[in-house]
Amino acid sequence: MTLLTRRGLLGVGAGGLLVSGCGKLAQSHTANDVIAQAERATYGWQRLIGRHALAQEFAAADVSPVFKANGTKDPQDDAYRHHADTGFADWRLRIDGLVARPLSLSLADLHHLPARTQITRHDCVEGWSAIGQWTGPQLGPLLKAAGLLPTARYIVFHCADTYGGEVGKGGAQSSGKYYESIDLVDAFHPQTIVAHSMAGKPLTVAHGAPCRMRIERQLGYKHAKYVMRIEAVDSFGRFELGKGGYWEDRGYEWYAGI
Ligand SMILES: Nc1nc2c(c(=O)[nH]1)N[C@H]1C(S)=C(S)[C@@H](COP(=O)(O)O)O[C@H]1N2
Ligand SMILES: [Mo]
Repeated sequence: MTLLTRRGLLGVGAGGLLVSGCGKLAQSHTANDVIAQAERATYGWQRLIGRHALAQEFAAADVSPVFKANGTKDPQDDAYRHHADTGFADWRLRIDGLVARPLSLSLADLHHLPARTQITRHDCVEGWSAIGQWTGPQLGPLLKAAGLLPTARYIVFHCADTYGGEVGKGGAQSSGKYYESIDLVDAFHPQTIVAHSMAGKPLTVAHGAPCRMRIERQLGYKHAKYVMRIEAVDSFGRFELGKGGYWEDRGYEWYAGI
């Protein structure tokens, strides 16, 4: 499938298939759209204007010697165990939903795509931060290659793990499938990548193997690990408890801007 080669994906990006994705992105800059979004409770003018800016990037010398793993560190879900035990040989990342051409990427496909490497600071709500280096394809071009439809408004990340919560860390947290969602501003942000590598090596299970999101303008819980499926939707209300993410369903903000 030509989409999966480096040249192929770039070819698609340079050609006409760009239109739906770019149209969507361009739309998000129009005054009407900005006003409409600002009127929604979670966005303020300051935040929205600042949202296109890049998160700070650091030098190799700044990388933290230890980057804590948090939340799920070793998913026990059957499907994930199968993939981890077989080296992710028959694992596929699906990119589907409101797209014209759903994609199904093997781990090798993912590793062969044009990638971005970035050294950024991860901020967890639990009060720790760490600087790490991440590599992977940008989400935007993947969505363009899949032919994102104009009806798409959000991107949902379906993860492999069921998170049981850690009751000792802040009250009863019911167990549930981990998932996350972002809007198209963040989906097409240049630093939003599907990371397959950390510090130049394939992701470890603790950090989200075989791939995890980096959503650099937002807090740690938005950075979904163990991503199995990326779904374009018009609303995230039908997933789990309806607030757009595992932690959002338990009271955290959906827009977790830093
Ligand atoms: N699938 C999944 N993604 C997840 C979590 C999780 O439990 N499951 N925890 C989140 C939280 S709260 C943080 S701080 C980061 C931790 O990423 P790390 O383990 O690479 O430090 O992953 C986020 N993504
Ligand atoms: Mo976190």
